[in-house]
Amino acid sequence: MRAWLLRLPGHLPIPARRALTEAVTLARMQSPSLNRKSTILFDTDPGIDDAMALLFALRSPEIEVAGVTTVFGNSSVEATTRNALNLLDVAGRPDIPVAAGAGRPLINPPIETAEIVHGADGMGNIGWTQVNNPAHRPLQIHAAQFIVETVMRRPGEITLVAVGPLTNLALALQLEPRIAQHVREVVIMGGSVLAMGNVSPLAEANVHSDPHAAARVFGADWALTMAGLDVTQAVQMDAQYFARLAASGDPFGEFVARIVPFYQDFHRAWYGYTNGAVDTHDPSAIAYLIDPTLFTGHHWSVVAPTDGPAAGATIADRRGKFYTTPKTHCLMTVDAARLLDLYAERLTAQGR
Ligand SMILES: [Ca+2]
Repeated sequence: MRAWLLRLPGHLPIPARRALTEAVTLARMQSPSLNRKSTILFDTDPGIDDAMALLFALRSPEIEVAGVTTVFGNSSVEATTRNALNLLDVAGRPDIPVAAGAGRPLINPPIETAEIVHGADGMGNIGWTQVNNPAHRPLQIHAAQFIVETVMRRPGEITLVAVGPLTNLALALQLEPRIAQHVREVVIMGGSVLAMGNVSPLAEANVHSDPHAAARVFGADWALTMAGLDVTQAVQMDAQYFARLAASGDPFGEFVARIVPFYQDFHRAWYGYTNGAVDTHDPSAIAYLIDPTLFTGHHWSVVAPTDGPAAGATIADRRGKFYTTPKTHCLMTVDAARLLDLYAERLTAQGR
């Protein structure tokens, strides 16, 4: 009996990432205020909630945005890159470099982008058809190369925050596998442990948009935290909340209130939400970096199937007995009231 038990995967030597991820999580949970600032590369497909997340990060002293990398997803990569450039102009931060990345999944055919959720311009139909400041251009290197160069130049310092399909991260791992040892941590918005999927019965949109990329990201030996549907759908901003942002006189709060009506309409039509409520997807990844005590989570091995009815799902080994792949810190509960207070505080801080 004993010998049999010892052969169970749960009794195998602890994989390196388990120790790494758990140490990073423990340090964050025990002393979030002592954490040095997170320097992030923000990998994104803006996207209304991407914009909400980026403005949140730019307004938070706990976070330095060292660069923005773009990917297909909510719109084409051309549109998400344009939107990233325009968002940084809106935020008064054209100094932050932008690198355009993948325009399609690693292996699957190009996906149908999500204009139904985010509008024809990806920004709630506010009419963004071109880069507002023509002098503001993306870097001349691919996002994956930019990720590799930034991480390798600053070992142990960079946190990758990915809130779109995971293609750029997978390409970066392919270009330079050592980034796994040299990033500080990786935080993604994507996946789900117990919550229902939002683009299939099981799958969340970002993971589903490139499941092969997700499989590589979950399989890499790095400190990975997943803010998935379990927490992002547990926090909702509603009409009253957005009215408060709109009335704040803060340009960031006002901008969010301007782009969100299309997103509210989608949530009403698709999920039957009332009161103009929307889920808090991408901002949750930023909230975790600002204050990890908003969340509780568990360290589980996660597998992302790439085909069949479960394609794009994230299967967490909650018994800890079946998979021996590196563990992911899966966020499972969230203090919604505190997160909403934090977001509103940051987005209205410079009101008139
Ligand atoms: Ca996104």
